[in-house]
Amino acid sequence: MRIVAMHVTPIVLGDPPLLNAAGLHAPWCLRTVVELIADNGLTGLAEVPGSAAINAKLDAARAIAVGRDPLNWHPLRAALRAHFGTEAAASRGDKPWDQRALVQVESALDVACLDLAGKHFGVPVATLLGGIVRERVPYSAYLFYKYEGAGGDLAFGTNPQATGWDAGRQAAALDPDGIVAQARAMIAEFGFESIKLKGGCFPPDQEVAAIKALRKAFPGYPLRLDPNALWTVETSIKWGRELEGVLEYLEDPCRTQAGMAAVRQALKTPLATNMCTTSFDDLPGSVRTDSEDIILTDHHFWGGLHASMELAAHCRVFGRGVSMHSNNHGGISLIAMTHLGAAMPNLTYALDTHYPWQWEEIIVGGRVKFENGCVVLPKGPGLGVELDRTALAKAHANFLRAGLTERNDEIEMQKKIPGWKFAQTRWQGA
Ligand code: GKR
Ligand code: MG
Repeated sequence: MRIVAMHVTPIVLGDPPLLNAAGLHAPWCLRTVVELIADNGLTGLAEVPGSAAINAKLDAARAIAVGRDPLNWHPLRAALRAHFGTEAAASRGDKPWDQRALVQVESALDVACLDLAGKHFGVPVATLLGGIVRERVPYSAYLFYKYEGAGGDLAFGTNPQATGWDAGRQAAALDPDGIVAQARAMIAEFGFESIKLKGGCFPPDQEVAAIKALRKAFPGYPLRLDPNALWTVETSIKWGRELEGVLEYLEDPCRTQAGMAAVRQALKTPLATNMCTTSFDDLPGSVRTDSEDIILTDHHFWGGLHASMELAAHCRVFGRGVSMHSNNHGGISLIAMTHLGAAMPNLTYALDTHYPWQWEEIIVGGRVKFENGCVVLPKGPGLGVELDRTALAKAHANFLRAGLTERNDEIEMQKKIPGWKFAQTRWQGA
């Protein structure tokens, strides 16, 4: 099998006004769909966050991918690295999401090659990753503080006819009651059995109060809080102690492996990260400093599904748990995450997903269904999804209309709060 063409299609999907440590989500989130066409007529799919800079690199990767055998990932990855060079771990940046580019290029090509390989051999991608250890992959309810509004074409307006989770997704959630109401609406719709709250938006006492309200409303549910590294070490220890015995894990309370290691020494609650240990270059430091208990993989940022399996092996050897990070995404990413969740023996936590926050879809059959909080591994070969060309064309037209070139939550926040500035650390002394 040979790759004969590679298509790169930037799209946007509607996104409500969700708050985070870096500001506010725009009414649209950027995604890029990659298609590899093989000489036997098969198509391999992938989806990555994308941006103008990343899409330019994907375009440059075309000349390297075309002509190659998609069954031989390691030589293709080596050719990509020879062309693009290496990418420093530090280029991840200080925002909640990863700003590296090469990891996304590798991820897109790895996933699309695996989709081609699965279709070629007539087996699911999870089989190619080592075999299916679970057919039903559990996800967590990912709660956000948010302003009222729907996003997408409605910008920050709402649709007054909305009911159920559509209404829940539009409602404001700015205090513990709002967060509990959001959790109830999301869980009623999707059946999730564990809960994560995106923090770093309000002073720690308010976010801790929201977690305590969730604990009361959902006894027995594993709970996670993620302040996206905005707390100091002292603040993390103080509020971590307050939540001792309440959280399944505390995610990135503060910055750097040294900071996390200091917090970890002081708390019994496990610490998880997608900000301090985020690349293979970071792993020696993680082992040396004992900076976290759980590493959050994300195939978009670890360089693909194969690379995430490599991370899982490291975690097994060095006694780390594995959970999964997410940014906004559509169904191709959700299904790729599900194959990883189905194949990774030590991915024992419910996976994060932003999927409930979107309502559009670009795959045949429309929105992926959740059963009791789980996505059931698709039966078809490869990823088991196909593109809905009409929906893809609409999402691409929306991309052209939206005029976004990169994610910038600070600029969106400034539209609400003039002069608002991102800070690496907040609430010192709180
Ligand atoms: O989408 O606002 C968001 C999140 O804050 C996201 O950017 C983070 O990368 O979900 C993420 C996390 O777990 O840190
Ligand atoms: Mg996180």
